[in-house]
Amino acid sequence: MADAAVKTKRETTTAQGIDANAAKAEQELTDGFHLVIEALKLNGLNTIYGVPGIPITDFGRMAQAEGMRVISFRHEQNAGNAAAIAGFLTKKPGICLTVSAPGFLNGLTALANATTNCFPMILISGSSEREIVDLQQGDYEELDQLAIAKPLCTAAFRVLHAADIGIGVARAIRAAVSGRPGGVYLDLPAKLFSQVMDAEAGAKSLVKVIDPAPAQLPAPAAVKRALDVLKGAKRPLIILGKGAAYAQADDQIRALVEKSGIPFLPMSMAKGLLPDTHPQCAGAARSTVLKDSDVVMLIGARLNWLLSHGKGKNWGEPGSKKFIQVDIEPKEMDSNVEIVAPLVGDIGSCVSALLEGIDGKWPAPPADWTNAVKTKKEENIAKMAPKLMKNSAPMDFHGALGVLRTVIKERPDAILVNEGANTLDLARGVIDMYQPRKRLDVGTWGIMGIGMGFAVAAAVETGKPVLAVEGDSAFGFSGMEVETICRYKLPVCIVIFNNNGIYRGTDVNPTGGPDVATTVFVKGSRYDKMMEACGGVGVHVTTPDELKRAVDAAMDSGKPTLINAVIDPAAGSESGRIGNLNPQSKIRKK
Ligand code: ADP
Ligand code: TPW
Ligand code: MG
Repeated sequence: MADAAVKTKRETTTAQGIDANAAKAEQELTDGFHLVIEALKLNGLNTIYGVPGIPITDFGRMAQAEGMRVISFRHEQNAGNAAAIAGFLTKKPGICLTVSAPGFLNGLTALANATTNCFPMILISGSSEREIVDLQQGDYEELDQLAIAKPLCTAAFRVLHAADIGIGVARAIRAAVSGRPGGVYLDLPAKLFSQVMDAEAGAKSLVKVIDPAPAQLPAPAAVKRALDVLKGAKRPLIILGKGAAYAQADDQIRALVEKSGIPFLPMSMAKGLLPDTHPQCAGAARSTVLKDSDVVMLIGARLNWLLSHGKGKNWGEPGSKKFIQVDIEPKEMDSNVEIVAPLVGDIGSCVSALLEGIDGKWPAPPADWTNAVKTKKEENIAKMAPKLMKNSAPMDFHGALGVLRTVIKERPDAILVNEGANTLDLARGVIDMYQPRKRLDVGTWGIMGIGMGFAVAAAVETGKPVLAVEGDSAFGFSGMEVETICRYKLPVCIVIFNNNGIYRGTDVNPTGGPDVATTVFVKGSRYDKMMEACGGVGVHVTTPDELKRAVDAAMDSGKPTLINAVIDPAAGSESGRIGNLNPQSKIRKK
């Protein structure tokens, strides 16, 4: 396309009788704008999520003109979240493009969150001129972006010369996807974009990254050690984390679970790697398997707060547990407790190696263990069932979630985005997932605000319908992107669990006023009207039946839809399932 444009220009100038040599010289130049675009395209990175402005407005335009998909957001944090989850879904770094200083800072939360969650993304920000920034002379949107980004990402690079763009982009790609994936910052000062160089030399300077995430094979001795520990287990458990989902080693992981016969517990975003309805899934017996297991094999899951750091009362008697850990990051081993069998390598290679040792002679786990897990699971599922059938108005969380659980059962290829407190914790437990990488949520930080960015990228990257189940507070962090969803006509159905506030809508200001309590919102807000305002479909529902009809219609039509689902404001609990993490004041004011 670029060639065609140049040719047209040459033909025109020659026709006008202008010196053909000058035209030829012009034809052979390229600049920073084009080199960055070519470098991304050469590496199969064809989508940019961002917000335009100085100095990257023309960059976005040119990228679109060169056939890239450029999705413009209303706030950089949402664009950054979109890039991050695109990285998780595709194993290629998602690209986020922002303007300098404030735009960069808005994108930085998403970059830090991507790094925390091991999602590969590259935040590309335009920046002010080095000579002015370094002397702190007050340039337009001046900020030492590289220094600020560094502690929050896996790697940070700045490119000053057009001839280095190819290598800069290559380094950014490798840093994002090799080893433990994460966020990378790429600083491109305004001047770089218009820097000109010889086109042929420019083309030669570009780098197509060969094997960006090389396989990392585990040592045979480490594999044997892990198998020995696993074989000796009386009550084994496999925990699958989002690293396992990311690795796209779905068939091997399934084979490992099924051939070993070991119960498995999926972490939130690993749900669906094997269906939650799989006979070996121990999701509904979580507390029991954590407490009573004797050997736990972690695959792409960290022993962080989400697993109570591998110790404490949730894990049963101290010393009752042996851990095997499969992870690409050697430093993850022993981070919280002793890992008796560390297996360092990429999950595909590690699981394949383990499978070689799990043959026909592999002993099935003792039946008293698998039966105990099965009994507990059936008990819990039976306890839950009537709650999910409740057809009351206003709805409680379970009544509404029972419906959404059916929706995903009927449409297992839809992608579920989920954030909130009660809306998150209860949906995670209630909504079964059937396919890998279909559940996208608040991740390691429990961060609010991922909703609309994730929904946009999920739709853009996969073309599948998206169901975003959002607390009313959670939604507010990225709610303006309903316009983006309408603008790009994305098949996204947002369901807002509207309980008038954070956790509940019933808190009162202890002083009696004039302000309302800190956790409550305007009662009866009609978020559906926000979607209507942007040309999408808004629906207001108060019963599970209405909710089911509205979601089905949205998923069938593929039209951007926002369903304002009225939830009993008294139904939620403080901080959902993690209220115990709130510090308690020891002082009681009279
Ligand atoms: P969860 O929150 O689901 O428990 P975490 O984000 O805590 O999952 O853990 C994911 C882990 O997976 C990280 O320690 C990361 O290093 C690891 N990981 C990511 N990708 C791979 C891969 N391809 N191979 C091996 N380990 C991986
Ligand atoms: C970036 C703290 C955790 S959960 C939540 C907040 C503000 C909202 C809960 O209310 P919601 O859900 O969404 O209405 P529900 O169903 O319980 O009523 N800022 C950031 N991240 C976090 N986690 C918070 C604040 C928080
Ligand atoms: Mg709420």
